[in-house]
Amino acid sequence: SERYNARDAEPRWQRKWDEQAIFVSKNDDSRPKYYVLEMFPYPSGRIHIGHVRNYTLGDVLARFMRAKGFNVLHPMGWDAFGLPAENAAIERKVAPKAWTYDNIAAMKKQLRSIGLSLDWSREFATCDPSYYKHQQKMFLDMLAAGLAEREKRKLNWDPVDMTVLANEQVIDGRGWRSGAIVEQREMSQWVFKITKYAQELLSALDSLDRWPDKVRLMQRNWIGRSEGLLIRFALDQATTPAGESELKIFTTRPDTLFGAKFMAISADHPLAQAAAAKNPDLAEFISDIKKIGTAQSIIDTAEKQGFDTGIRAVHPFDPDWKLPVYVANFVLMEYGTGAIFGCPAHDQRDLDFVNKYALGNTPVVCPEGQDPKSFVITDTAYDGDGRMINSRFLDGMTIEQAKEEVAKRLESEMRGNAPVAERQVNFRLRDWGISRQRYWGCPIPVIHCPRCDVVPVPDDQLPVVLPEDVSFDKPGNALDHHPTWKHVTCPKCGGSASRETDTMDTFVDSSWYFARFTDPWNEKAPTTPAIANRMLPVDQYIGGVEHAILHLLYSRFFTRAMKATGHLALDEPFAGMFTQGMVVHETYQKADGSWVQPAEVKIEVGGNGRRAILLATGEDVTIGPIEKMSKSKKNTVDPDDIIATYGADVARWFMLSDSPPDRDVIWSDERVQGASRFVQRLWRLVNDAVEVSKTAPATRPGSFSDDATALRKAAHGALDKVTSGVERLHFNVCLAHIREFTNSFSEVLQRPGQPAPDLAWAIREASQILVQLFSPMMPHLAEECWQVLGQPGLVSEASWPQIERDLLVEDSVTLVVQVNGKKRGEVTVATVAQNPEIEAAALALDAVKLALDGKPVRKVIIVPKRIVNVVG
Ligand code: ANZ
Ligand code: ZN
Repeated sequence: SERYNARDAEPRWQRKWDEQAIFVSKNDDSRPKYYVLEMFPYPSGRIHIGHVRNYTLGDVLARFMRAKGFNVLHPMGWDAFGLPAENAAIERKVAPKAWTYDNIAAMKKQLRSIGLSLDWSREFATCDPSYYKHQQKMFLDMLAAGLAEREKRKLNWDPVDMTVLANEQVIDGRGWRSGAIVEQREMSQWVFKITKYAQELLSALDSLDRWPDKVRLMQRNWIGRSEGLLIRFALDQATTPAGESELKIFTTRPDTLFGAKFMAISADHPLAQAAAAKNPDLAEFISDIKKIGTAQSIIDTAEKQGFDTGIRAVHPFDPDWKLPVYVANFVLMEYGTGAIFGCPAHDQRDLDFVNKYALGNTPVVCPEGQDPKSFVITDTAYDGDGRMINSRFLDGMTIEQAKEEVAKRLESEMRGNAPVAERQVNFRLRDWGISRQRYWGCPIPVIHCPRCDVVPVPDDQLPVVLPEDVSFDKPGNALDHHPTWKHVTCPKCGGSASRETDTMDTFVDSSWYFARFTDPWNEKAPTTPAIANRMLPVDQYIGGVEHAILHLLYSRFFTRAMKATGHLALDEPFAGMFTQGMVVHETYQKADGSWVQPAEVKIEVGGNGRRAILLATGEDVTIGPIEKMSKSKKNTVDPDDIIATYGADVARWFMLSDSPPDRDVIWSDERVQGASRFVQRLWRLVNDAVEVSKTAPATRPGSFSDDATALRKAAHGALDKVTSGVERLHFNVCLAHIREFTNSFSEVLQRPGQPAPDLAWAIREASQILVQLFSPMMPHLAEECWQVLGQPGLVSEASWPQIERDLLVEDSVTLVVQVNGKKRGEVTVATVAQNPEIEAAALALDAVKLALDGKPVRKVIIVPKRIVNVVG
């Protein structure tokens, strides 16, 4: 037979799948549903290799579940709003809309060439007015339900670009693009009230048992629930500005109150403002520390700085104990009350602070087994467990007991008409600010009227469509600069008013697209609840771990908001979540430090290991570390090139083969070539099998020889392992089993002479199983082979083969070997082995001899098929 020609076969099968619309899923299908979704791409212009991995993983699962008889929903769309389109407009003078849709067309073509089993009939882009119209409607629903609000917030303002910046866009206090010093501006923002669901979003994580633990942990930390005490410290009146009498603080460690050395308040705290009004030095200090911005990472790493306000706070358990109140740069106004008491012995930040200002420290928790007299803290705070010391009535208690005791005493003590302290639960989670001063996003559908305030755009005027005749000549929001767009009459009073020119954060667009896919044809509403509730949740969602927090959390919130506003009836959008690893590659660097692409170098393997040579000049290049593929280091490979050279099946097989899907995979040309050889090998093997099994009887033989049974065992064994492997997304393991089966199968085919009829039948069966096993991974090759096998229809539509369980009976069994109840090793014996044989094998283990240490064996207890316990 000829070589398999992917270049010819792949487009041919892709056309056939399209013509027959076999991946289009119907909403009225009565089979059980299975919804597979990969995170939809941003239309940057080109598919990169990470996409190929992501979509291949999903595709294997989608094809497999279809073969298993599910009504599979596997849609694709475009996360199409965002800043790059505006940058293209500024840099290249192309309209954001044209740029975006051109990119979509180009990337769609690329995606098709990968041979994905996608239902393109449901495709949409989030920048389609027919999509964002519904998003605007949901915004208004959320506004009516109290889930969207306007809030004054301090934001990073870039005075040159005239825009709000995210914390990540502020670098050393300057705007990332303009380099201008960023100002903190108080501005009205639209927010979604995600904090209303903080506890629920946290508790429900426990039910997401098909999510990676690390993702759940990241979400838990992000939500950041803390139980603590809100304590009202009285202020020493002689030292305090008029009108102020107390300082409220939030603490999770009330047990450490007797180790307090100072109080600290945020630069934005009203008390700081009051004190600064009379103290110019303090005012200057405050304006200095505000320059570092609001990013947590900056605050955490910046050197601790403080300024003594002169105000003194009174210790709640001792009226004569006065604590200095500092303004400090590590206290955030946005958390708790914006004020703390500092206990340096048990908090590192506080310790760094007192060491700088020579305020000293007193340990109040002593680790178990340590002598309190010799327990001193110098540079490292102790935040572990222990017993209370130096703490009067708390001495000797555990931390928990002490927390409880402090809470009880302060709770029941009244000052004025309120208790001195109350228990409080705090969350780190903030409401989700969705306003962006950008053109290329979903317009927020409200009108500001000088008489009626904020007026929702009436339903029959949705969508509020983005104007296309915009100019990017001026910095700032092109929507705001548009000569006419924002000028409207107020829907309520008919007077002149203006549209909101902020657009929504693009994370809003991606917070519900999975629901829209269930019925993207509904023009009247975002979802058709009866359909959405049946097709959701997404059974398996697949994407990068970089979205572990925001996108996934926002989607979980939005699903709840859609439930509250009647668009859905479920809480959790993604029943299963899988985060795939990255595709990484070696880096190559010339002597002058410049990076070169993998395609420009040739690797030579010699006695001294691997060496890289620049193809063009023959000069040596340095092989650098393996890193995530990036444009800056030029260590990328272009999916188009790979597919043109080797075909999509090879690219897919390679992506699945070497590493577990959740780990990084190292791109290697050598291994890609290996995958390419394997494709040819499978092709030859199937053709040979057809040739050899020509004499096979049409009906299944009544009995099988040992040879035929051995082959059938190998085939069904592989089928069993691949089936359970795919279900668990252990694709690399599946591929190893397919290779192993291919080896034993080839060996049978290479035997001389014509096989007996029963073996010929087994060969035919084995070849069908083999083709189906690799069909989810290499669908084009599989279709071609399926045809050679003379099978009717498409392998993409064939049912998954039935496993004959009788053939799976293992020939051997592995038992755990214990010595006196402790595991020391394992023995593998024939299933039919008798006890004396098992005992001898166990006692022969070195680890067992070592554990017995020359002592005689008193007894050996065998639990059949499981445990051998040697009693010495
Ligand atoms: C005294 C104390 C002693 C504290 C000690 C910790 C250790 P989590 O767990 O994250 O909720 N804190 C409170 N509000 C703050 C703010 N706005 N900015 C910076 N820090 C703030 O952390 C709660 C702890 O963080 C609180 O407990 C408080 O310091 C500090 F040995 O109070 B602690
Ligand atoms: Zn009005």
